[in-house]
Amino acid sequence: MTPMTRVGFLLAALFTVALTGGGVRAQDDLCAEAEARYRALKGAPSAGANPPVVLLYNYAFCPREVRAKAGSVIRFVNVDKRTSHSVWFKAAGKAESERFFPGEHVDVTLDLAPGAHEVLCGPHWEHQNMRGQVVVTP
Ligand SMILES: [Cu+2]
Repeated sequence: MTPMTRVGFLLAALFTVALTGGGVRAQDDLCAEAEARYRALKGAPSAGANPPVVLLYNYAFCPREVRAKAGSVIRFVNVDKRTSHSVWFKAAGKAESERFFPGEHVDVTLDLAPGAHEVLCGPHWEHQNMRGQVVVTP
């Protein structure tokens, strides 16, 4: 292999990583799939659900960011095929939730100070970067 060919392969590899590295479009596609799975499970869209719903799917929170009032409840629903997840406001000093399985959910009361709070999935935040954000409003 000539040096130029090697550079070409390297560039192609880098380009492939850039294209598949979890950009905004990939997140949108993922969340569209998650929504389709929610509808299949519940027979209704997640939008307008009460309590408001965040989907956990393929190592992502959908939507990635949600806003809700302090003291209100958010329902985190696992719409995955076989992976269990948890919900953990680690930086806020909260305990991690139980792990919950496909079709199951966890309701979290937002007893958090107003502001942005990162929410992690316990088993997947370190290696799969499964993180979301909840903006608590007064
Ligand atoms: Cu997870």
